[in-house]
Amino acid sequence: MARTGTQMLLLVVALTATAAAISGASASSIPEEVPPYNPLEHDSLHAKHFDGGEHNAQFDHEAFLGPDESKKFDTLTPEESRRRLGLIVDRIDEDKDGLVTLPELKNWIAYTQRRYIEEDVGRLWRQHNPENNNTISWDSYRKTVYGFMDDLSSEEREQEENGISYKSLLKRDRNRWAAADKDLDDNLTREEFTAFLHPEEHPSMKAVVLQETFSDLDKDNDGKISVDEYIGDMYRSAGDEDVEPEWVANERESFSEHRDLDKDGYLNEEEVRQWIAPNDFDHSEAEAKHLLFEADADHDEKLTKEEVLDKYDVFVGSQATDFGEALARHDEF
Ligand SMILES: *[C@@H]1O[C@H](CO)[C@@H](O)[C@H](O)[C@H]1NC(C)=O
Ligand SMILES: *[C@@H]1O[C@H](CO)[C@@H](O)[C@H](O)[C@H]1NC(C)=O
Ligand SMILES: [Ca+2]
Repeated sequence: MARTGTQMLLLVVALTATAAAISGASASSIPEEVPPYNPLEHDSLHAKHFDGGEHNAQFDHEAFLGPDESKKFDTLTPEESRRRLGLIVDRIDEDKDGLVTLPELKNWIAYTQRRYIEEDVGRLWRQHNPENNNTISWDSYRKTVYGFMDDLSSEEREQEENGISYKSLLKRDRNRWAAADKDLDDNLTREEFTAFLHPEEHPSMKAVVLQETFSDLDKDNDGKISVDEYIGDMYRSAGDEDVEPEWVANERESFSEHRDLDKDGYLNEEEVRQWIAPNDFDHSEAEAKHLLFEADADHDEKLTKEEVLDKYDVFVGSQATDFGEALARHDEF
């Protein structure tokens, strides 16, 4: 399956959001045994979304419900999950004509996204700023999130897993902090902190997001993205397979035909920018179109409640899905 612009953007969004969430989580777990941040987990996000080239339904669930709600749905029975989805469909249907249109779906997705960002920022603001000052200073943020590094040797700080080390994470946060700090006092207001945590929503953060994505991809730090770095980001051969899956071959072709615009065999920053964030890209609209396409059984470009409920697994999760995943994972234990 070819990776679309939508999926790539979702990936970037998920990555940045998760990095922030992890930074947040680490504040309370300054550790000896438990590292506050496992660099491997960071990278496994890539793998998760594109595992074996399959589209991961969790990304759609999170876009439709928001990450918090989506986790709740994962614990419900299929019946309860469908019942609640029915109630949500009534809310999405703004003009109450019994049909969900593309604009209605798009508004809903944009709303869940805003709601999630507000909750997430609120949670991390309280955590990093318990005295509720007007701003958070870099020094205080660094201490709570990366203070544990003071006790590490420089080898430990620089030790890489999949090209990511604590040192590089600190550097990434520092750069992003500076980009979010509009008035250049090195302290972030709540608004600036929002841009720091969710840069995907802020035009002024585009350059720093591009830079982070580029250096994630550029494993050998030579300033350009080879086709293997491009593929390696989505797919790691298990080692014992001689034949690449077809979708990997398709991605190679798409690299040279659509991504490598100047045909020099590598992606430069501009080519990566074109790929991850085309100028006119609207995340909510792209996701709404995708969901509509998946559920619109009679192809009239509107969804009845029945059409949505028939495809409830596309929109929301349930215990049944989780159970299936648990079974699939069983091998590893
Ligand atoms: C809040 O203000 C106090 C007093 O100035 C300061 O010690 C503390 O570090 C500040 N907290 C943050 C998160 O910047
Ligand atoms: C930034 O925050 C620190 C710590 O709270 C404070 O001492 C300093 O005065 C602040 N700087 C500005 C320019 O507000
Ligand atoms: Ca500031």
